[in-house]
Amino acid sequence: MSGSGESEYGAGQIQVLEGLQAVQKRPAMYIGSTDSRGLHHLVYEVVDNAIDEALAGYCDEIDVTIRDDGGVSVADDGRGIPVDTHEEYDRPALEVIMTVLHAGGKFDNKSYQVSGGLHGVGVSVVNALSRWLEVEVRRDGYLWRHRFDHGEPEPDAFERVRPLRDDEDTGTAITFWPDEEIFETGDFSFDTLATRLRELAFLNSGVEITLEDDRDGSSERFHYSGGIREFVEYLNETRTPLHDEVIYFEDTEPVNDGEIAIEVAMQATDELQGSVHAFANNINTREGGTHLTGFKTALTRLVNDYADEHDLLSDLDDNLRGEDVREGLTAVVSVKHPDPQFEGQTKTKLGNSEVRGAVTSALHDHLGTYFEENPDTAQTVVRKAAEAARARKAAEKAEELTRRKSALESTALPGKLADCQTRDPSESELFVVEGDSAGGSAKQGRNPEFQAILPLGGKILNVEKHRLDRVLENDEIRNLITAVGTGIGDEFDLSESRYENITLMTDADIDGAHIRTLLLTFFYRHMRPLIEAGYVYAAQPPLYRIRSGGETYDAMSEAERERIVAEKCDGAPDQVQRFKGLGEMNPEQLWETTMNPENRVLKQVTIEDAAEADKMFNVLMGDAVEPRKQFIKEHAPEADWVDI
Ligand code: 0RA
Repeated sequence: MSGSGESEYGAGQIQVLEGLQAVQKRPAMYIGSTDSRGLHHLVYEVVDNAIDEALAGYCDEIDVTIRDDGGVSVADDGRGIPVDTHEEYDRPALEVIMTVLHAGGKFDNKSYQVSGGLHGVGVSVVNALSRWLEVEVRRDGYLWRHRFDHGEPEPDAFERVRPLRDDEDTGTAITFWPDEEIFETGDFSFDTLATRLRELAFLNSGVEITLEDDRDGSSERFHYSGGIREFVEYLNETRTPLHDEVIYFEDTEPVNDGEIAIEVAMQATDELQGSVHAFANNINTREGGTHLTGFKTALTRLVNDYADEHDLLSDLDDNLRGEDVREGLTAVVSVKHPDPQFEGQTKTKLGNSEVRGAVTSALHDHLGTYFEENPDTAQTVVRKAAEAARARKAAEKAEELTRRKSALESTALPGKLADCQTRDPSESELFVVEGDSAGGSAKQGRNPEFQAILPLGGKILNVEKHRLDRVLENDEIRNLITAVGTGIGDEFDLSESRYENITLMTDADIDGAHIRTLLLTFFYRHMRPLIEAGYVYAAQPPLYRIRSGGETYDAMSEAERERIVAEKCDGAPDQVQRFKGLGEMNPEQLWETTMNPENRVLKQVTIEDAAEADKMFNVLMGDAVEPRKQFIKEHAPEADWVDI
């Protein structure tokens, strides 16, 4: 209806402009931030609207394209945004929806509206934050188009382009170019979008979502008819499931204004870490909420009831705890609620109290039946939980023993420790050295006046497979606790520290990195104040020793070696020695390069470093498939892993 635009603003239009200006003035209020996250939010917002169409039963395909001109387009085969004239505003509904905050939802009584949830600010916000936006709608027999400049409709731009062909489906295609004056970056990440779109495809089974990247021609298609069942299979791709079939059920429970849809999928694995993912209206509720507590409570009850009825816990005097039942369990809980209440710091905690009971009763109805009908699977789940409970009890005992032992033996230092002579902690240094042979060299090379050496036996602890409580049973770790003298956990006392410099000396290879990760994780979880006090360091042994014309140079990296060879040796050094590990250095070399306070380079470990190590530990133990694959790929054993 070209020509229907009026150049004068009515009262409605002024209201519209004020709304959009508010968004432009305070974008973070609407989309969280203006960094990369916020930028990607724009895409999610439009996609969420298309998903709403899918949930209402009108859309089964969504195509997202990252264009090579900075724009993104999202096309769906839903009903199309309404184009008839909106009474109140006397403007096309399409224009109202694109320019009035929260207008979208008022047009329709959808049973579940995802838009309107967490992201749910409405497509008008995307429009307000776009330098330019174009919409094409296929609806009511025609192709319609409209364009917007910084959120404002272009005068006379609303157009009925042409009749639809017989084979043409209804739908909406929105293409937008984010305002580069608002966003810190305009760089869309294929992987970031792919992760969220994959998740949406799992959560809304049947919807086919494609992602294309015109910048390099790559593309991916997400379509999972198995829904969250396939989500669990995907999460378990890098793990070993203990039973073949993913346990799955769905149900609805009535609430005031409609019904809550509940879906649960789960599968036990042989891992130590469990991973339960909870979603509410397609939003990853990282802070949990009533759906998650309902699930956990009911699951623990059901597994215990089943175990009792079938007499499967005869050797355990207690019930299984929730943590036992969830050990190694991969689960996805997805609820859709007509009026979800999001709470918490990041608004990712579901607050609706009636959901707890709804999920609990759905679990009782369906999982109970499932267990009766699939006794093999039920027994597998119980056995895994019982094993977890036994391990937990053993670990508790070991911890108690460690505590009592270290209290008793507070004066008896470990035999492996070569202590220093001074008793002044502020002057004392403890070198925790990987490998007995390097430990031997360090003992010979040190200054015994103020330097103590604690070798860690050559046996490599497998960081991926060890719980921290198992780590506590490890003799080497116990020696470390006794040598440091502070105790651990609740009984930790910084003033008891026998050294104010504790330096981790590990090889510059994958095993060394593993040991360092483990030690840092251990310090982070059990002796954190030691790191906070700045007592913990990582030695930085050189990788190369270069000799040229009677001079000796040490290089910490490949790049430094190249620079030294070029600058100091005219490109022709007499000798370049590569230190593969600490054990390859003789005592003098170890002293000179790594231990002598005059020459050495120590990196003080910060809480962030330790938290990073802890995270790494979690990545290795945890469930996120992509990061784990990525990590394993990046840090394959042959790789030179020298960073801290
Ligand atoms: C308002 C009302 C209706 C659908 C939509 C908006 C809608 C918005 C977007 C955004 C992207 N794709 C979309 N598809 C639809 C309901 C229309 C009706 O009742 O026919």
